[in-house]
Amino acid sequence: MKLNKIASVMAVMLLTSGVAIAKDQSLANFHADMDSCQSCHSKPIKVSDSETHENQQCRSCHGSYEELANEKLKFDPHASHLGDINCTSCHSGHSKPQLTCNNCHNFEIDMPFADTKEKKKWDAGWNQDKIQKAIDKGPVETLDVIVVGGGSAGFNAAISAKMHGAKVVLFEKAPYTGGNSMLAAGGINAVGTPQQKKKGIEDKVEWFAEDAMKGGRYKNDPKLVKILAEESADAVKWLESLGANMDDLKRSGGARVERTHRPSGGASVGPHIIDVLRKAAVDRNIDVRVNSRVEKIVLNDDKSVAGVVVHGRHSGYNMIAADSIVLATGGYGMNKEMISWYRPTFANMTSSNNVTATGDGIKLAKEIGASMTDIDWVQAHPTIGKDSRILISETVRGVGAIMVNTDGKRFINELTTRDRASDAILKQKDKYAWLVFDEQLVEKKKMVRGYEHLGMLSKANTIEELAKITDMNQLPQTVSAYNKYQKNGKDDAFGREDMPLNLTKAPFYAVKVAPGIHHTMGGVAIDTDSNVLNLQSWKIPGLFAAGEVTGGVHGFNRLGGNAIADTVVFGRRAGEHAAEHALKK
Ligand code: FAD
Ligand code: MEZ
Repeated sequence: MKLNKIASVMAVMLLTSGVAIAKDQSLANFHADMDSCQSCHSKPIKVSDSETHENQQCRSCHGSYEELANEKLKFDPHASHLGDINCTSCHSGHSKPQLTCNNCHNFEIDMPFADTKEKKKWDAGWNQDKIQKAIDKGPVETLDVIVVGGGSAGFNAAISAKMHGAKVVLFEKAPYTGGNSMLAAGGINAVGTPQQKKKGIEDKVEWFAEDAMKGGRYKNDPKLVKILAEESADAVKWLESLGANMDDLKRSGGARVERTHRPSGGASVGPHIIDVLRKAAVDRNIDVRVNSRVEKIVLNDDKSVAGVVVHGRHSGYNMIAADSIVLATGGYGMNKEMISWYRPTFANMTSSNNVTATGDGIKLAKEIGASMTDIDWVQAHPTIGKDSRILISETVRGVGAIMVNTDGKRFINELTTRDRASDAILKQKDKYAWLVFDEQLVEKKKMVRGYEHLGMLSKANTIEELAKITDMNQLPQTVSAYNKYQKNGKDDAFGREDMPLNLTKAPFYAVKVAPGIHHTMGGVAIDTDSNVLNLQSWKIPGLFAAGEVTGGVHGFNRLGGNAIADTVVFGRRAGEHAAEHALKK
C-alpha cells in the first residue's frame, strides 16, 4: 500500500501534535511501520546520490513545499529562500534530522524525529585510499564535460556547455544546489542594458572597467576585467532569456552610476537566479547530482584532464572520465583553516558565506599544479548583522540608509568601497556601527522586511525615540544635517555622491552591523578563455574554472554586484570552451 495524501496529512498531524511517535523512533521506522521500506525506497532498494526516488515519494504523499507552506508559522522552513530543495536536505530517514536554515540562523523549530541517533556523516573526510582505488579501477562513466559545483558559475557553465552540444554532468557536494550564489542579495552589475537606458543612466564599458580596477586597487587582471565589463549586459540578457527578472536598478559602493540589476521591487537576486538556473537545467535535461563531492582531478600522462573521482553519498568513490572539467566550487570564506592561513587577521570574524564555501576547488587545483592568483585577498563586508551571519545588503545603503557610530554620528561616505567602510567601522568604539533608515526605504526594498521578520531591526516613531532606544545621542542632529545635504544635493560632511532618500517618514529603523568575511578574491589562475593555468602560466589542457574559485577578476577588493556578473560571464565562457575542447578531441 502506498500512503495517500489523507494518510499523509494524518501522519503530519500526529507528528506535529507529538502524539504517536515513540521517543527514539526514526523517520524511516515510522514509515516502515505504516507500510514497508517501499513507502520511501524502490524495490530492490537502490538509492541514487541525489535521492531522487525518495524525494519524489516525500512529495507524492506530503505535497510540494507550496502545499506544505503554513502562514501561521513565524518562520516557515518550507517557504524559505533555499527554494525547492530535496526534502532529505533536512529530513534524514535513518539519522538525526537537521534544519538546514540553521547553518546561518538560530531558529528554534522542532523537527520531527529530532531524537533519532546521529550517524557518522558520509562526507566527514577525504579517504585517499578509496580515491586511489577508484582511479585504479578506471572510469565507470564517460562524459564530455564535468562541472564541479552547483552555484551560479557551475549552472551557467553546465547550461552553456550543453547548449554547445556537450554531454554534461554537474556534481554538487551539498544536498541542495545554490552555494553562495543563492545568498546573493544586492544584484548583478552590468553596463549598457535596456534597464539603464530606460532610466536615462549614462554608463560606459570603460567606466565599469575603471571602477572595478580602482576598487580592486589596480591589482585585477585588466584583460579579465575588460571581458567582464564588455559581456555584462549580455549576461543580464542571458539570465532574462532563461526566465529571470532583472528590472530594478541600484547603485553599489565604488560604482559611479546605477548599474546593479536585480528583480523588481528590490528582492534578493541570488535565490531568484538560482531558482531560474535550476529550472533551466531541468528543462535542458542536464544531469545535476547532489550529495556528490569531487575529491580528485585525475590527469593523463601528458597532464591533460582525464576525469575526476567523485564521492557520492550512496555510490561511494568512483572515477568519471571527461576531456573537460569546469571547476566552479566557489570560495573559501567558511574554511577557518584557510582563512587563518591566508588572512590571519580575519581568523575570528563571522562570515556571511554558505557552509559550502570550503575552498575545495583550490585544494583540488593546487594538487595538480595549478597556479593561484591573489590567493590571500579576503574581503570583509562592512555590514553583517552584528553577532550574526546575516548580510545586510550594501544596497540598503545604496537605496538611502546612512551609517553611524554608537554615538549616532556619521563617520564615512556610506557608498565607499567595502575595504574602506570595514576599516572605518573597526576604528569606531566597540567596532560596530548602525544603519539608519526610514519607511520610504522599507517600501522600496522588500528584503528589509526580511530583516524585520528576523528581529534584527530597532524601530521607533520618531528619530528622537530611535536615538533613545539605541543609545545614539547624536542621532537627531546627524539626521537633521543629512536631510539638509540631501535637499541641497551635496553631502558637505563626507561627499556621498548619491542620496536618493531623506529620513523623514516614520517609522524609523536602525540595525547594528559589523564587518565579516564575505568574499575570497583570490583563487585559481585563469586566462580569458577560463583555462586554468599551471605554475609556468601554461594551460592545463581540459581544465577550466569560473566564479569565486578563481582569482584575478576582482584584484584586492571586489565591488558589490561584480561577483554575480563574474559567475555568469565566466561561467558561460568556461562552459563554452570546455564543450569546444571536449568535442574537438
Ligand atoms: P557558489 O555559488 O558558492 O557555488 C559553489 C558550489 O560548489 C557550492 O554549491 C558548493 O557546495 C559546491 N562545491 C564546492 N566544492 C565542491 C566539491 N568538491 N564537489 C562538488 N561540489 C562542490 N555578489 C554579487 O555580485 N552580488 C550580490 O548581491 C552578492 N551578494 C552576496 C550575499 C552573500 C550573503 C554572499 C555570501 C555573497 C554575495 N555575493 C554577491 C557574492 C556571490 O554570491 C558569490 O561570489 C558567487 O555567487 C559565487 O558563485 P560561485 O558559483 O562561484 O560559487
Ligand atoms: O556583491 C555583493 O557582495 C553584494 C552586492 C552584496 C550586498 O551587500 O548586497
